[in-house]
Amino acid sequence: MTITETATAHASGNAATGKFKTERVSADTSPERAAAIYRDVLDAFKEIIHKHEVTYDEYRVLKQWTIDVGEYGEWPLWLDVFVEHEIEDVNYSRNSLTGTKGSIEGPYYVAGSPKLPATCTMPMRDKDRACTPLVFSGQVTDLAGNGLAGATIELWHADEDGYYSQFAPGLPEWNLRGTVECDEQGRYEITTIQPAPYQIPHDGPTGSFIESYGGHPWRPAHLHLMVQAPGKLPITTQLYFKGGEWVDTDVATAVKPELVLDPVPGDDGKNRVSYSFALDPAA
Ligand code: MBD
Ligand code: FE
Repeated sequence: MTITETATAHASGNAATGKFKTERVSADTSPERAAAIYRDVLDAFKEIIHKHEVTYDEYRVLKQWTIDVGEYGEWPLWLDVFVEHEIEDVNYSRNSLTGTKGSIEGPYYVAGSPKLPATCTMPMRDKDRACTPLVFSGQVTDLAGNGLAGATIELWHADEDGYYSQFAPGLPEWNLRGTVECDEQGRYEITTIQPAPYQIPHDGPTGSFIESYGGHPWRPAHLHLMVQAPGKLPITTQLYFKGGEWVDTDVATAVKPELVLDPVPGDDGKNRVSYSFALDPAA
């Protein structure tokens, strides 16, 4: 790998922050609910500070670290790695939901990826084509297993070096990103490449945070997906690979047993796996 191909924490962090800022987010939280949440955040701080009798020097180190996370643009990274799994759990672990499980979105989703037909190959470079192909097929269904017309699957994942297009320099804009339009029965057959384990940017303040609690910066190899169909609750999820490194110790705590694939290597050098998505009705 040459120097110019290296994506630093600073560069990918700022890319994630820049992309997020274009979204102009809002929430219809009532002032009373917001006040209750803010008070509990302050109480949680108070409890930790008293429990550990946090010193002034430690307090100043915390100030410097929060400044660094902002300057490195790593708040989307830090929050999605250490906080988002709890948000996902609270919002999608209701007993009333029995469809395919969701998982965290992470910092690297981009809306509006190129549309692809139900049988398709993901946008990729010759360099990606040299990796092990993964043929991923299945069906988007309702809870009774009936295929759904009008289903789409947005798929995005890293290349074999762990880089996501639009968040690292030198990659084609939509590399390994696409919106698959499933057929009338919700079926799809997507050819992509077998992703590699992913090391989150660790040369910045998120990296020093991980080091200081004795953790590692790895996520298992994963595919990101957003699956939708008319009248159904859309899901954001991830799929992992059986026996893969870091599946049991994901830094982002986002692996669920139902989301682990076990592809079969074919005589033609392609890995094949079938996985279907059952969608709950829209609320
Ligand atoms: C990733 O690719 C990712 O999926 C998450 C959750 C955090 C950082 C990088
Ligand atoms: Fe990811």
